[in-house]
Amino acid sequence: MVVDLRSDTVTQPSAEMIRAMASAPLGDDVLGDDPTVKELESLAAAAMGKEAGLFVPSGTMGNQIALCVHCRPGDAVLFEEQAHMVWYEGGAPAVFAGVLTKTVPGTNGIMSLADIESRITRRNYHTPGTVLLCIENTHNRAGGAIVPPDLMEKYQTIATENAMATHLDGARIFNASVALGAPVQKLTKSVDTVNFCLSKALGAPVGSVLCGPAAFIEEAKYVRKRMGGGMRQSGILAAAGIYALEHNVDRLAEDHLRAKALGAGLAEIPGLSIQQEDIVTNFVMVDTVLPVTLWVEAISRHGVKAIAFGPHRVRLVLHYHIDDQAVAQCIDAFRTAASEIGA
Ligand code: TLP
Repeated sequence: MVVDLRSDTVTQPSAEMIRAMASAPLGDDVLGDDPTVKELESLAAAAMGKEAGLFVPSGTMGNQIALCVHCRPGDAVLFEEQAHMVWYEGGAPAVFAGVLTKTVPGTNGIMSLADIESRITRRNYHTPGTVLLCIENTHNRAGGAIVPPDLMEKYQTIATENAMATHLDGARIFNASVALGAPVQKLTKSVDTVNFCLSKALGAPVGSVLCGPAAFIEEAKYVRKRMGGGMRQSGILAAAGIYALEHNVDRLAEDHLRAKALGAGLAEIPGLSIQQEDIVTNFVMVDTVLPVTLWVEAISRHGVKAIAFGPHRVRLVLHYHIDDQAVAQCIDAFRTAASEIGA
């Protein structure tokens, strides 16, 4: 059996999800008449506690539309330095919104209030103004770390005091909510806009929803069309999203438990080091003494796929295709790899 831990984006739609997709009523969403897309957008907005939602093809597009609507070209935006929007969106903030990216150092994805404050600028004859603060929760490069709700509130206070808006890259916000045992709105209430992904641990094949105030989403719809993200009978995809929201949220807790079990098992293997206390959602970050490429190649020979996240770091992501047996196979693959590569 192949155990694919490269990402939670690899999940295949379940038979029940496919049935929901096949029976969804459809229309032309660009003309505004796909009932299933509308249903998903209202469901998502209600879940996030926002006025409106917009179904978009990807997390990247949702984030980038948000930048375009919040900012004007030349404005400055604050991001935590390891943010996905900075690292993995193809330089899009510079290309589409045309904004200046200002990064804030972070520890486990957490920015200090002082570091944020020290980077805030008001626009004047020389200096671009910081108009937006972006937050990522859970934080990808920080190993699925959670930004706690009380800190999210403090971020919002600083932003408001400085006439800045806040955007949450909440690709995996449901992982944070389930891990905290708190309603997702506890995390989303302190941001103006949030983008969350259906196509990651929630198990839908495609799509994200950008949520925020109604006027913001109206403008976002225009930008989505401009970017080529207006889809037609997209209710077939939205139906998978509705199914995911209704059935796949609570089960994320299983992924979190298995991530801890995987981390504990791997911690026993020579040549690997794991901060087990940092495993709080569905990611396990493994640091390797030997170059990570040796490990990734060796485990792949034993049917385990993973992505290197640095020269000595591999990321393992749990999702609903990873059961206890897959966790055991992964630990065995690493153990065998250790002896093969002389770790
Ligand atoms: N992340 C992917 C890769 O791009 C790294 C992954 O496998 O984790 N925000 C966050 C926090 C993300 O992790 C991702 C995807 C996105 C946005 C972008 O979503 P998509 O891939 O739908 O554009």
